[in-house]
Amino acid sequence: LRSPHSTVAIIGAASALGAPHAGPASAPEALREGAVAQRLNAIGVAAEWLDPLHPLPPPSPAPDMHSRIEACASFARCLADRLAALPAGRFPLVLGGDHAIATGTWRGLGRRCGRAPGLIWVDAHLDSHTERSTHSGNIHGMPLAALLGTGHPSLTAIPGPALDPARTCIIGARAWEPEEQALLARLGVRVFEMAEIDRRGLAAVFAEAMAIARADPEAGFGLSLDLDALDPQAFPAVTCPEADGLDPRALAEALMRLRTCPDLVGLEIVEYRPDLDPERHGARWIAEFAVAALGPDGTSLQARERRYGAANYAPL
Ligand code: 4U7
Ligand code: MN
Ligand code: MN
Ligand code: MN
Repeated sequence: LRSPHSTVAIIGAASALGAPHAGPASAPEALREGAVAQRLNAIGVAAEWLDPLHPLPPPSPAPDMHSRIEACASFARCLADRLAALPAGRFPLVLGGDHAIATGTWRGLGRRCGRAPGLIWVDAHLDSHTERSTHSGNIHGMPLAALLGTGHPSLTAIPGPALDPARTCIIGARAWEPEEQALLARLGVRVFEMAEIDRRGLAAVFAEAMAIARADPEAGFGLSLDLDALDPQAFPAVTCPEADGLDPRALAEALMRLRTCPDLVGLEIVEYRPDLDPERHGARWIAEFAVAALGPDGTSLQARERRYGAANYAPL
């Protein structure tokens, strides 16, 4: 759990084993050079990088899906063990990597806390395929199903409690295949589609999502941010961009609600591709999201302090 005195432990998970492109594997390195820890420190939050986790290099040509599942699962087990063993007084900020790493993050944090956390999954996609329903064969399309206990045994058996579907929800969805939507509907996972966010506003939807994730007062909750939830005009450097997404400023505003939650057990940010972002605008947004979520109550965001030209996010 988080206290104002915890140190943010930044854990780089440098794996792209679940994605169709190697780009996300270099995100931890790019973010370490960038301003994430410095921005947190500057705002009065102690933060330090732990040694990033690297998977074994994938053989080429690309291995078949079952070998990729095994490779993702063994990487996720290492990540889960690392998180389960994190000393008290440390708050985990996990920086991917592709979204398949989540299969390790949330099982490991469930072990650390003694029960499954509630989870807010911010994503353009549902990530709820199994090895049978996938159309693409990419493992980063499967982690939420696996965390909920459905999918390939190697992914569902990563040690730790399975998520409770009644305390799990998705924000920002706008691209999916029927099989994964059917699974989530059967399990009763609440999906806040982009259309609903456009109608009600992100602030209202985020408040409802927090209530779902915190429904068990004995359990903590976490947030997994797939950056493709954002509008690609504002944040193009992701593996699977989808048009018409979240405004990054609105997301930063919403994330500020996490600051006052002592039951927040972890934050994960995935799918950044620095190879598409030579000027590192994305890295500055990622630092901004970390500050929004983890900064001391009352401190403000760069995005608020600055003036913007119309629809141009480049200043960050
Ligand atoms: B991400 C997809 F088919 N559903 O399974 C798939 F559209 O973690 C996309 O959200 C998955 O970035 C996207 O490959 C995975 C596809
Ligand atoms: Mn996605
Ligand atoms: Mn199908
Ligand atoms: Mn995802």
